[in-house]
Amino acid sequence: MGKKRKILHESESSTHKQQKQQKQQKQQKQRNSEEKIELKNKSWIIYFSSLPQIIQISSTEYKTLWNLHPKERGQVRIFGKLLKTPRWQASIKGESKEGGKYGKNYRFSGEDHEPIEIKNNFLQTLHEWVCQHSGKKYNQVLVNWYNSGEDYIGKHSDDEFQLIPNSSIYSFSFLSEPGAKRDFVVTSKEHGYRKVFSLPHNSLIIMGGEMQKWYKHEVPKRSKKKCSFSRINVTFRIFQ
Ligand SMILES: O=C(O)CCC(=O)C(=O)O
Repeated sequence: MGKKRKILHESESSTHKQQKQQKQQKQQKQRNSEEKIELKNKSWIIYFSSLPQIIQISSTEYKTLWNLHPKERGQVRIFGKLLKTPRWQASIKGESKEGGKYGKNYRFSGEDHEPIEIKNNFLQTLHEWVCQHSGKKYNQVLVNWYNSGEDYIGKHSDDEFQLIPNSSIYSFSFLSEPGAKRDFVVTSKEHGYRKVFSLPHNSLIIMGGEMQKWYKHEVPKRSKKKCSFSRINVTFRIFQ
């Protein structure tokens, strides 16, 4: 090998090494923001305190997604009474390259929630990422819009008959105020476990295993003074 070619070859391989190192550092950084919490009864949570760059929402994307909330609050039937949900909520119909179609009907609290067709690039990117990350086709997308701390979701588990048993639920949090946090509380149905996850902007909770059978989750009501910011939650599920 000529001297010049050898030097070129060496500098190419050191660039390659540097790139590999940078990639590993990036992956390590990502892993550091990801924590698996093993729970009793074959249940677990994976908590991402920050998201990979590709699925972090920009302020423009946040505003666009925020403006897509339905005009009216939804309704749920509780003990035979129809009550307004303390947030806006919609099942979304769409399609992404990697994950295919999503938009299954969602039936909960005695009401059918027909999906609405929304073409939103950010939701499509999020759907692609979830399908790639899980290696599964997620076919149900639900968005919850919380105007402030006064909007909330009560203690419940997602044990809907439509859900493929033990399939993981991906639940993303996006906030209008990047430094803020909103609580997500997990409680066991049987053994007194309670954990509060403080969810920042651009974070993710994956609920897996038998979690929906043994645990409940909620985003409790907070005063508007303490939580004046808005929040968008996007959840992905696999339905039969
Ligand atoms: O807003 C959240 O983080 C939770 C949403 C949720 O529990 C649900 O949609 O079932």
